[in-house]
Amino acid sequence: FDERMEWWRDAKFGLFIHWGPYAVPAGVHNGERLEGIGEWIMERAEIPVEEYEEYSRQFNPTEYDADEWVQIAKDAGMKYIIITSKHHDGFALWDSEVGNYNSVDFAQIEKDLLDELKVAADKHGIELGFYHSIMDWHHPDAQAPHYPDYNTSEKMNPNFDRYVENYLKPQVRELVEEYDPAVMWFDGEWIPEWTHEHAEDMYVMLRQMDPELIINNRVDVGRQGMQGMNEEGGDYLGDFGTPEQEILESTSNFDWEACMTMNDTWGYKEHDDNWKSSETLIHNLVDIAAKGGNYLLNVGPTAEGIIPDASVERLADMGDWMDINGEA
Ligand code: FUL
Repeated sequence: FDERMEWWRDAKFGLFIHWGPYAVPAGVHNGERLEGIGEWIMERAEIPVEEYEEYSRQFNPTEYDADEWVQIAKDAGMKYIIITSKHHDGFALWDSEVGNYNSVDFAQIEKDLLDELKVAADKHGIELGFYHSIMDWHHPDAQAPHYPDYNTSEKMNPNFDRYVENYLKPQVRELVEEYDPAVMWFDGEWIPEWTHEHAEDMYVMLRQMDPELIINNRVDVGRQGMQGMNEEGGDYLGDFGTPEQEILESTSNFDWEACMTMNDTWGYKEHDDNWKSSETLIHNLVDIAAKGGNYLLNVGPTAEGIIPDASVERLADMGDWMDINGEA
């Protein structure tokens, strides 16, 4: 375990990228500005599947330059990147063989977005991992029957196991086989359908496929709030805890990574200008590193594939600081 975690513990600082069709409405649906996080717009604005699919069809990242993204991360002093292979909206960011709700078959994007990122990351010596949502608002076997009130009801989708076997697991296997990720970062595990047995099955499958792969705690159920750990412990799976928008106190009994936004959204929203200062971000980095954690700092690129200027500027400031003050 310690050997597997070595590069990750040394890394300290990584880039989180939330990117998908939600960047098309960018926080505005039918002329209405959405409160809250942009990648949840499908749920928050109660957008029916067919209507949301229109956004997915429009997703066309003509300005995407994977090399530039990796360079931005590298210049900031980051050692790894975690990108959304699939968020809760169910849209796959690669040419998946399983189903057609993906960048190539559905959105007709010719480039292999994840492959370009993988190539660029390898070139620059940056590790690449995937955020992958267990919850899926698009797949008929995963959507809860209370649609569109996805998240609040106790009702469960009776075909969920079929989704796990025929869709979720095959997609995750594809990702591991095709892109050899360093980390699998699961999320959306809180739906009532997902059980500890599902988690164990997924964890064991991945561990067999790649003994080096690092897997976050959200693969398992029972996470305590945003803290990202199950305080009861037990046979809770996962290699590291994932406190969200929160810095833990020093711990010696588990690894953790604080994921945080620079403004108030993960996915791009055109009207969110509530940026934290570079000073605050640098302070967070030092604080987290001192407490033994990693800092996974988020950007939400536009639908065209541009990382917002405000984010790029802040990352550059962090890189300048790192150049002067050494590695955190
Ligand atoms: C949460 C998700 O629901 C958010 O959309 C975001 O991806 C964050 C990192 O994890 O649980």
